[in-house]
Amino acid sequence: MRIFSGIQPTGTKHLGNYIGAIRQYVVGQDRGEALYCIVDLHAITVAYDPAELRKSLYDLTALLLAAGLDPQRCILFRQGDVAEHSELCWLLCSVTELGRLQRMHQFRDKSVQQRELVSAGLLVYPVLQAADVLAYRAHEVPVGEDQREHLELMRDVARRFNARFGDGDEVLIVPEHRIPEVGARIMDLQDPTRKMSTTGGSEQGTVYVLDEPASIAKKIGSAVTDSGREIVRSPGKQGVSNLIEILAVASDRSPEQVEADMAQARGYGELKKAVTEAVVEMLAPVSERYAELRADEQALEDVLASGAARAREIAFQTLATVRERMGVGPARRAE
Ligand code: AQP
Repeated sequence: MRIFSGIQPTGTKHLGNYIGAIRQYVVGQDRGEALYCIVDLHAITVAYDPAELRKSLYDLTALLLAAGLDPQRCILFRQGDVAEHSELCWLLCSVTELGRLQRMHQFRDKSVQQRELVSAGLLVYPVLQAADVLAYRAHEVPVGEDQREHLELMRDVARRFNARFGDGDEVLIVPEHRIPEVGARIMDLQDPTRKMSTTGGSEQGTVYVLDEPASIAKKIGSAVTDSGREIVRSPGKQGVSNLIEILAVASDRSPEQVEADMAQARGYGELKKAVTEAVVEMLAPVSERYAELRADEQALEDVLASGAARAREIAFQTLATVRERMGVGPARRAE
């Protein structure tokens, strides 16, 4: 089984990214052939600073390695190093419906945030994301809940390509998404009706993977809850439900177990203390390893370059078939 996921190059990954995606990446290394891509070409679809992009890319590479990605057990690479992603994106544009792209939630949300320019890249973003995955004929895509709509589009693009050009073959594999059962949507601690987010959230409501323990304690300690005392998940108790889910993941228990263990607690203060301790314990080793890994940029570059070489070998094959089926370039001679 082949697993693929992409992640944006920001060094400031938050608890939602860590629980919804990065932890799944680490586990994926033992479940199949895993490819993880740092998507710099996605990052340029909104206003950005080129020098900052390059720096953030190394920040994230170091963070992913610190979190447990092992270049011996997965292929970790930079999207911009493998030209097949851009080429396949363009080719897939011909089987992608424009109206669907215009209706995507992320496009609508992010386009209102742009002050100077809503770029065509922002609109085409989900096609590039489809190309990222389909180029590797991946079977599974570990992501958080917010990516469900993009995954559906990707699956439809693959199906339409196969129907139009496959001639009975599954040239592009229709991938499945793997969304974690617990922690698929970690909410902002200050506004638990919104997901924890890099661009849309509040600073105080967002715990970053590299936050100091004192800062983590402060943010979790001031998380918005409600006026009750019961530590149970329910639709009217979004703040408490969010803390229970975080504690469940961070302490390797089910949410039901956390509720049972917390049944005798004297109020939300005790819950917050338990969440803080578990989150600090989960993230502290990542911070420690990060400092060491981030110091050696050449070593990070070497990991990315060798990952790109391995990724290119796979994507090249898919592109050769796609081009051939679409009638682009000369026909391949029979072997
Ligand atoms: N709140 C969240 N809970 C669980 N999973 C989440 N993810 C994002 N937010 C949550 C998952 O993290 C992965 C990384 O995605 P990305 O780096 O490409 O960034 P993103 O999806 O754009 O999410 P961000 O970091 O919060 O940025 P904003 O909101 O500013 O766009 C993805 O698998 C995502 O599902």
